[in-house]
Amino acid sequence: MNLPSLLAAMPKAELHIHIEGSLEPELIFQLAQRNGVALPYASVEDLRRAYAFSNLQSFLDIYYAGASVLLHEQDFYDMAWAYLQKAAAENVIRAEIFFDPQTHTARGVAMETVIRGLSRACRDAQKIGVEAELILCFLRHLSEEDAFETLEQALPFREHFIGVGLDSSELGHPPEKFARVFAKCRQQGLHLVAHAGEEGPPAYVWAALDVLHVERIDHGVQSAKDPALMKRLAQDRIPLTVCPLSNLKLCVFPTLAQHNLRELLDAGLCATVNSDDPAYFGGYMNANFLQTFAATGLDAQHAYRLARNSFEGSFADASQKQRAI
Ligand code: ES4
Ligand code: ZN
Repeated sequence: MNLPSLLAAMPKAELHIHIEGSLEPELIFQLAQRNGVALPYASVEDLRRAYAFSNLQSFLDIYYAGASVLLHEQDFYDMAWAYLQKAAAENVIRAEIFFDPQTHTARGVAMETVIRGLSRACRDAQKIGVEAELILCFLRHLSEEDAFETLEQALPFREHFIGVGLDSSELGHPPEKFARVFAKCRQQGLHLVAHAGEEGPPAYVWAALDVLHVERIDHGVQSAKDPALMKRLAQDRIPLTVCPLSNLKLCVFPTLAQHNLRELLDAGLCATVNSDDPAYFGGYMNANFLQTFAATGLDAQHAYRLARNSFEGSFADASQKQRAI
C-alpha cells in the first residue's frame, strides 16, 4: 500500500478537535437562517475569505462569531453529527471532542442544551463505528471564578463528559490561573488536559504538568525549546496532541516543512496528529496526515507510530486500547 493510502486507511484516534471549530461555513449560514441570527458576512464565500489568520487571537475572534448561530439542542447535534460522519469516513475510530460551554452560556444558551445535543450525537456515532467522548474546556481568557461557575452548571451532566481542558488565548493566561478549579475537577475523577506551548513558552507546559497535573498537553510544540522539558515529556510518556495545519494557519511555523513533529517523535515523545479546528484550518485528520507527511518526509514507520500513539494517549479503557494497538 502506498503511503497516502496507508495514512487514510489506518484506524486512528483524534484527541484534539474543538467541535465549534468543525462548523463549516455552509452550516453556519444554514443555522443562521434557521435561527434568525444576523451574520456580519454576506455569503459563504465572504466568510471563507475572512479565514486568513496571523496568530491565535485573529482566529479566535472569527471562531467565536461563527459559534453565535448555535441556539438549540438540535443545532449542537447537527454540528457534532457532521463532524462524526467525516471522522468515520477517515477511519477515526475514537474521538475525544472538546466543547466550549462558556461561548454558549454567555449568550443565554443553557448548559443542558449544549451537552444534550453533543452527547446524543456522540451516542449515535457508535452506529457508524466511532467511539466519541466529550471534554469540557474552560476559556482561559475568562476568570477562574467563571470556570468554577461553569463546572457547577455542568456537574449535573457529569456522566456526559470524561474530562476537562483549557483553551482560548494562551499568552497572558498561564495555567496557574486555573489551579483551584483543576484541583476540584481532579477530585471529581475527571481526566485533565490543557492547551500549553502553542504560542506560549515552555514554562506554561511545565505549569500545566506540575500545577494543573494534566495527563496530556494540547499542542506543546514550543516544548522543543527546552531540553529538560523534552526529557520529562519523553520519560513520562506525556502525550502531545499536535495539530500541524492549525500551526501552519496560525503562523506558529512558517511552513509545514519547518514543523517540528519529526523532532518530537525522534526525541521519543508520544506525539499525535490532530485537526484542532478543521473547518477553519483547511483540513480534517487525513489532510493533516497527508500534507504533513508530504512536507516533512515522514515514512510508514512514523505513520504506525502516530496511530499507536493516538490510542496510547487516549482515555479509552485498557481493554479498548489493547484492541486498537
Ligand atoms: C483553539 Cl487552535 C486553538 N488554540 C486555543 N484555543 C482554541 N480554541 C479553539 N481553537
Ligand atoms: Zn486546540
